Amino acid sequence: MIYTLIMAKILSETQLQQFQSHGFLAGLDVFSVRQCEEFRSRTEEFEHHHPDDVSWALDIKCNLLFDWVYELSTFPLLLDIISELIGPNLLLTNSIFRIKEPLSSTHYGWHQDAARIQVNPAFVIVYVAISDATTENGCLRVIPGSNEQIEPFHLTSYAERQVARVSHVDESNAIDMVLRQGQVGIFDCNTIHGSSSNNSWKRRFALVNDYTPAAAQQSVGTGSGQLVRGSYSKKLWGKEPKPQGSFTKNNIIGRREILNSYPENVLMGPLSEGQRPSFADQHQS
Ligand SMILES: O=C(O)CCC(=O)C(=O)O
Repeated sequence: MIYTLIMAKILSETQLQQFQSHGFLAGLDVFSVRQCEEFRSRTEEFEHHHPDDVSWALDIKCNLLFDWVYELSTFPLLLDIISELIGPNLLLTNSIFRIKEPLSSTHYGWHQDAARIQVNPAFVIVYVAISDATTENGCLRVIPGSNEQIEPFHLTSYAERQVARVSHVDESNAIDMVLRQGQVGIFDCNTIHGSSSNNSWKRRFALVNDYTPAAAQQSVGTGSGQLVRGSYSKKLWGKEPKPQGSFTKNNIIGRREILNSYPENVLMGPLSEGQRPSFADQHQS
């Protein structure tokens, strides 16, 4: 006898269509307040004990350093939702903290994450609201429907790397992705997004993750990712390990090896001829 497993869908047809046509979905309830508070305490404990490492360790591919980041990022309900958007074979290709201190001027200019290295089919970016994200504290802003094409951009320096910023944006229909603590906002990697400074007295606290279909291909170089659902496709992506423990020497070395072996990814951008991979890592000799 053949059994057919009928999985209950989480996203409605309307939500799926909205994602297709507008390039984003907001206000999805995924995490509990308790999960967020625990995550935040672990981060603050790390910040307290490792003040000199915060700038690089909470940056690109921190999912290779901390088992608790990996755990939150692979929460089954979240992966179920992402599978409905981009299919069953999922790579976690990046996790990064996006914390804006109270009254800080930290802001992100309008950009498309896959401007310099295109990824096909597109990956999705998930903003996890560890704290509420409000207009006052500089929530993410998106331009609906902007995921159709890559817009002309220029490069600027940010966190010891070059990032692309869209040269001209019509902000008149920008949407504020206001989220309650524990909600997530998901957007296509080509959706133009950015955010303003934090004008509140509280920290704006987020984890931002990239999930890539395992069958996707980069237009330049070879990326790498952790397989979090399904199976890898051929040899399109380098295999990243699951972190064991929190900020262990092995995890630090493992992340460094991955960034050295697969330096060309959407966050670091393409290497120019003769350029050696470089990334912030205090433990590099
Ligand atoms: O955290 C934000 O407000 C924006 C982050 C962002 O745009 C990014 O990480 O690419």
